[in-house]
Parts: sequence; structure tokens; C-alpha cells
Amino acid sequence: MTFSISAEFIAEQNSKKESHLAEDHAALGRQLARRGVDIEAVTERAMDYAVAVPTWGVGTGGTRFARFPGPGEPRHVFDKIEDCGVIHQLTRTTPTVSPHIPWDKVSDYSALRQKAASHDLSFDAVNSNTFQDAKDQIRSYKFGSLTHADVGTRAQAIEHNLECIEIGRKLGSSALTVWIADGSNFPGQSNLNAAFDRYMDSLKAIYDELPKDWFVFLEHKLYEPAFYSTVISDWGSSFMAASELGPKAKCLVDLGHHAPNTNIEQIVARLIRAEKLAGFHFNDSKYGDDDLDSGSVDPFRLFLVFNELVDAELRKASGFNPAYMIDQSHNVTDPIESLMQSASEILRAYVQASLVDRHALALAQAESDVLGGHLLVKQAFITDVSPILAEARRRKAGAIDPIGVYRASGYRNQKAQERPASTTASAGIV
Ligand SMILES: [Mn+2]
Repeated sequence: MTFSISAEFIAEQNSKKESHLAEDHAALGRQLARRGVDIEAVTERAMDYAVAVPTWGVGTGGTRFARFPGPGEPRHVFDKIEDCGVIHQLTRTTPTVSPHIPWDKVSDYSALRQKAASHDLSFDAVNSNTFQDAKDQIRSYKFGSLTHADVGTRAQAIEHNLECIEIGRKLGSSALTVWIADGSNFPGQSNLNAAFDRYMDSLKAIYDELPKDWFVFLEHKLYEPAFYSTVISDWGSSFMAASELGPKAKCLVDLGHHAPNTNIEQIVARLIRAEKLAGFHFNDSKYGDDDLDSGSVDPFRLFLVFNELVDAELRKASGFNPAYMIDQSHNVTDPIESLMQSASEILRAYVQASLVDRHALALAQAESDVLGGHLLVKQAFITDVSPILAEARRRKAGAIDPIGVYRASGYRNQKAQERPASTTASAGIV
């Protein structure tokens, strides 16, 4: 029998905060009513929002220098599902899990699917991995995978992606996310165009095998581990590839995969216009692909991304159906706490963006009222929507204060007893 947090415990913890929450929600409701916003409608939007959690996110991450394992880490994907279940149980915002192959490979996928269902979870996009060598793999990815100069290595990488699709079908997934580490570290190491041509050949082979209702998400990244050139380095390369492949190929935006100061919200706007926005890997950063918790460094940028997303949603932009995922590495925090906090901050940005008076904003823009337009966006951002987030969780039997309830439950200590320390737990940054 493994430890789990009971519904009664959550209700008992919530009961200590319910009357204050009701006061705060009512006060915010009166404030929003003066702005012509119905807090009930916004609270319902918050209840409907969902973002996927990556299975690799519940393990402690590391840097290229070291990894400092925490107590009670998941030992395998079944443990990971338990931890993902707690995140959803307390936040009620993360009903799907994004698996990673081969890290989450098992012999019985229907058992894995059942395990997930027992935690009210289902599976989101499957992530392939050709950025490291799997055990017993014949050819190495040291010098590339889907774009390797050697045709046999490319065939092996294609085969791995087809296997991911097969596993994804068994798990009820409907998308494959492809990120490759391929690129070069030295000028002259690789022919920049030939590498892209090989990428297209490999992706076509994968695309042709996609089930009818599936998508392939192409994830670009500026640099790392290749430091001179990366084959799919930016949204332009990703968009070129997705356009050439066809309607089932779309561009995935990982917030950490751009040069510092890049206007990511504008990239998002362009991809929406082209009907090529696959979705997101949410995280935050200060310098590069830091994979810090969403909203921890630059919550305004996260809000501005959601400002574009909510704009597209409300005007019913054609082909707009982004997949939302978190992709972070938790090196110095409890991963469950970081993921709950991140899901909450992503939801916060969505709710704040829902408060923008879009009619007034369009008028300000039409009249070139520069500061007027800016203030309308800023007003939404500075509104403290915490009572809406907490009330949305409470109404769905989640925790008013997820991290407080998690800490009070003693879950981590319980898992430290149940899960003897392992040195092989995989964690990664993609
Ligand atoms: Mn990513």
C-alpha cells in the first residue's frame, strides 16, 4: 500500500482558508465588475484551463556539472505517474502527462495507461530522444541523429521515432514532439544546407507514418549542445520544415530556446497567423535554456505570450489549438512543488490575459493612443488574480494552497521511505 493524499485531508486543510478566500474572491469580483468583467465567467475559464506535465520533470534535474538527487525520487515511470497525480490532485490544472521514450519505456503499456487513469491522468504528446545513446543501441548519435551523415544512423533515428508513435498510440496520445540535438561545434564540421536536407528526408519518413489524427511538433532551439550551428535553430527553420511537410506538422515554442531579449510573443503571433503553432514548452530563463520555473523570472513575458493566445482564442483564429506543456529542470527545489507553482503561474498568465479589455484596446490602437493601449494591457497584468486561481482549484476539489497542503501532507517523507534511493533515475533537459 503506497501513501496518497486523501480528499478528506485536502478538504480539512481547505476549510481553514475558505472564509478568507470567499472574502477575497468577492472583493475582486466587485473590482472587476466596475471594469465590466464578470468574475464568474473568468473563474469558469480558469477551471477549464489545462497544461501538461512532463514525466521527466518530477525527477530532480541537474546541470552539466552535477546532479543533487532529492529524497523519495521516482524510480520509474509508475512512480512518476504517482507524483504527476499529486500535482493534478492539488492544482486541478494538469490532467495530462507528456511521456519520454526511452526513459518511460515499459513492457505493458495498457498497465501504464490504467495507472495514469487511476490518478485521473491521460497522456499528451510523446517525446522522442535521439540526443543520447540508449542502452544496446547499435549506432551512436555523437555526431547527429536524424541529420547524421551516415544513412544507417539516420534510419535508426527514424525507426526510434516510429516506435514512439507506436507507443503513443497505445497510450492514447495523438502527437509526437521531435527535438534533435543535431548541429555542429566547429565551422566546417557540417554542411549547413545538406544537414537541413537530411532533416527533411528523415522527417518526411516519420510524417508519412503518422496516424490520421496525429500531429508532429517540431521543436527548435538556438544552441546547446551544438554551439556553432544547430540544424533547427529557430522558428524560421522550424516553419520552413513544417510548411514543407504538410498540415500535420507544426512548430513548438519552448520559451527557453531563443536568444536573450527575443520577442517571443511576436513569434507566437506569426505562427498563429500561419496556423502553424503546435504549442508550448513553458519554462523561464534569465540567460539561455535555463529551464527555470514558469513565471519565476519574467512573469510579464509569460503574460504577453498569453495575451496573444487569448486574443487568438477569442477571435476564433483559424486552426488555433495549441498544446500546452511544461518543460523544466528542477535542480534545487522539490520538483512537485516547482511543477505545482509553475502550473499555477501559467494559469495566472492565462487569467490575467483574459482580463484585457480587447474592445477598448482595439480602439486605442486604431486611434494611435500609445499609452492608452499600453495601460489597458498593463492593467490586466497588475491585477492580482490569486483569488480566482484558488477558487477555481477549490471548486474542483483541489487545494486552495497546493504547496501548503503538499507540505502538510508529508508526501515527500512518505515517498522517501517507500522509494529507496536509486542512482539510475533519469532526468533530462529537452
Ligand atoms: Mn522543450
